[in-house]
Amino acid sequence: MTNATSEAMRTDRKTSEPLTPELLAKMSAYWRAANYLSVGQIYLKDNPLLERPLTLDDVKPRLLGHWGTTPGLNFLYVHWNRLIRERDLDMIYIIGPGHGGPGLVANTYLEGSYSEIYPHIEQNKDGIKRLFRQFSWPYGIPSHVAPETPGSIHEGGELGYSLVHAYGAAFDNPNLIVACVVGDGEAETGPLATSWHSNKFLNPATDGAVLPILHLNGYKIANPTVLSRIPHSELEELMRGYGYEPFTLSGDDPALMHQQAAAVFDTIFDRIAEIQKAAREHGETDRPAWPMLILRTPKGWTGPKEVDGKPVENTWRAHQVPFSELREKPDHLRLLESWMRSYEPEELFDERGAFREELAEIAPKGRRRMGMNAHANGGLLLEPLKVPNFREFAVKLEGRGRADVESTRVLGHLLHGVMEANKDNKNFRVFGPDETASNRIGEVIKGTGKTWMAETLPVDEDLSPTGHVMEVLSEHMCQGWLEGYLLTGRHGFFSCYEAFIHIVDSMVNQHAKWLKVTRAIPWRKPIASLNYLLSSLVWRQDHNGFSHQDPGFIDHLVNKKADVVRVYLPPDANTLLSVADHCLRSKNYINLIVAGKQPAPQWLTMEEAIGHCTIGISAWKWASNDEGNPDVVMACCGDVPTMETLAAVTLLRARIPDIRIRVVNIVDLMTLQPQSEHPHGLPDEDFDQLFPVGIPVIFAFHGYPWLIHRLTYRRNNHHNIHVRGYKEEGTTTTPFDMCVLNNIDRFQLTLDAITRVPRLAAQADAARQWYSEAIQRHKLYVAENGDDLPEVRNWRWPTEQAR
Ligand SMILES: Cc1ncc(C[n+]2csc(CCOP(=O)(O)OP(=O)(O)O)c2C)c(N)n1
Ligand SMILES: [Mg+2]
Repeated sequence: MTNATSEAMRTDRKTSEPLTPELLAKMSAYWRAANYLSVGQIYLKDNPLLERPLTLDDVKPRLLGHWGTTPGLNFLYVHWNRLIRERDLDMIYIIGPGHGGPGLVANTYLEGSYSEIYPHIEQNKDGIKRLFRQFSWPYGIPSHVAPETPGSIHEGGELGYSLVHAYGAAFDNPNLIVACVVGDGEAETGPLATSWHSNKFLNPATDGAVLPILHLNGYKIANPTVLSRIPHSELEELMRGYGYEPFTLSGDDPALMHQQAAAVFDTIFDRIAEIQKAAREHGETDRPAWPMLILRTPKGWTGPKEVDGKPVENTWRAHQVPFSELREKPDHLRLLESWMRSYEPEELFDERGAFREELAEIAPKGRRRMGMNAHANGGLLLEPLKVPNFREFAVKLEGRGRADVESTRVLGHLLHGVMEANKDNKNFRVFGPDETASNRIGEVIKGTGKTWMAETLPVDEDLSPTGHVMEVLSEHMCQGWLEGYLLTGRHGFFSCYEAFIHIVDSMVNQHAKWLKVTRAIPWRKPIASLNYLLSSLVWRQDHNGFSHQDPGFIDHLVNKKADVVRVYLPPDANTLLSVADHCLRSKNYINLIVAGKQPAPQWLTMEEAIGHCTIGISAWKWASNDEGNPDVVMACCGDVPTMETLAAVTLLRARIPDIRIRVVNIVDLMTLQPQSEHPHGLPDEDFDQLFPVGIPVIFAFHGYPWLIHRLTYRRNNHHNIHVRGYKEEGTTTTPFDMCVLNNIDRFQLTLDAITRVPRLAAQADAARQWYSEAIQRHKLYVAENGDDLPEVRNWRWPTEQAR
């Protein structure tokens, strides 16, 4: 016996046997029923209750699913059911190893939730047959704990996010208990490894409880897990180091394990109750050591011990389908039959095929069933966010481009207003990886504070156990907490440096998939949108350098389904306010707002901003002089590209007084796509009005330029659209030099316009000469002075051109 396993034999348990013989027998049968239904889903399409000997015709042609984790999940579910009933708990489950989908489908079926939601899956033989057949079947149900699964807010397909989702669900839900199974393989992922620290942000007085259960079944797909092969004492120390009180339940004898599990769970739930009571009734403010459970059971527990002479139970071979080749190997069919009969189905289901009443009655009732808990269908609980009138935060426009305003600071005023307005409802949180103040929305912290349950020092500012601004330097945690918070029916906002939001690319993929699927599930009610503010943008990360310069999250998001994503690039503070108001009120979207934090010129009055944002794209009349017949359209999207475009307009007018320019600004990037591709897409006729066929378009874009080509590919004037954007040139330099390095600067845009307008062909050479002199002057000045040319730095939109 290895060191690890010998120590593992030690189990924390109360000496008493909490389960009466009768309850023990029923729980044991209930678990067998869940296991039976799980195996049936993986293997069978007919003969659901084995009323006749199993034949190959009863077996699915393709065997898809995961057995290994499932018996452990089923074991936990039946124990949680007891606790819910005995203690009247409001509890939801989060399953990290979401590939154990058959287990959650089985349990929600046994408790009745499944048939209530999907009436065709009846509580009889036909229902069980359909239940089996639909699993992992084309157009049936997915193999994982998917949006289709009652009670789930977490698919667990991409491993790593269970614990952070659990905490997100528990914040501001003081009466909720979130039981969270963490796979021991999952525990090796980066996001999961840091998620344990969420307990430094959970307030026992005002938040709910999270019960992490480390499912130490020893294996992943093809390997042992790290945490199962270190000495048990080391694992417990690790959990203690994370601030938990670890309990261990270890073994493989079902009869013993049920009693021991009941005992250890009684201790754990007493402990949770004590912690909450101390905080809520006795004013205890110290951070508690919340209990967590290490559950050490065999992978594929109760499944085949050996197949073809090789061990399966308690090995990685149990991970998926423990054996297949039923057609090729007749003894495999017999093995399957005897495995399924070992659960004694005739004792579990009556002659109609209904789950026996005396067993079904040990499940919780109504909304207490985990499959029916409203927290796991957050839209049911969603209260509209109170958003103060954003017009009250408007920047007064005293001349176009006159005031230098930090747009995100203005947004911070609005967010502060939102925080205040929803203070009593406690349903709005703002998340950020240590960048809330840096992104200049820090006013939102005032009055609420930043959530913090760890130690504090006199030097600290604004830390509070009840704060609703959450800062931790893990984008994964910010994203996961927010997702958990939204999925349970609340509202939130995530601000992040533009370059580093990529860290959660994969998480946002998963959330987008969840939203896409739930839109087609009638019983899933819409939840609040996931709102991002990206600031500290590529063009103004001149001081931090190349590592901080990456606008590619836009590209990433645009790949997602059009009915889920929205991308906004407001050019100034008033447009930012209007966009933010819209996003905060919306449902079921992922809204991306890209807005700078540096002092920048302001272009639109509040009323103009609302009009512009409502359409999402429009010609700026005050900056245009095309009289309906432009030589060139200067298009811009993003705050710095807008400024460079307007500066180019002034340079063009100075060189070519009779040039007819139309300035078009894009706030809503999706307007560029055809309507057939995106609901925000501008109708072709309107697009052709703005960008007349045959007229060159010089397009300055905040992000990677090829995205604009991709979005406008089907537009009539596409071959005349010439895009400048970020092309991965960067370093530590001046703001304007960032534009020059990427050829999006005003000099380049001016030259582009002259060289693209046919009637100006004669002036092209002179313009090229002028351009290279300007760039040379810029380069020399920057190298010598370490700052941009005064004519660039101090550039202003001229008042005489303002209309
Ligand atoms: C991020 C991620 N990487 C890889 C996989 C592929 N995968 C699916 S299950 C699994 C093993 C999971 O092991 P564990 O968490 O221990 O779960 P269990 O043993 O309970 O099945 C892996 C690697 C995945 N789903 N997600
Ligand atoms: Mg495992």
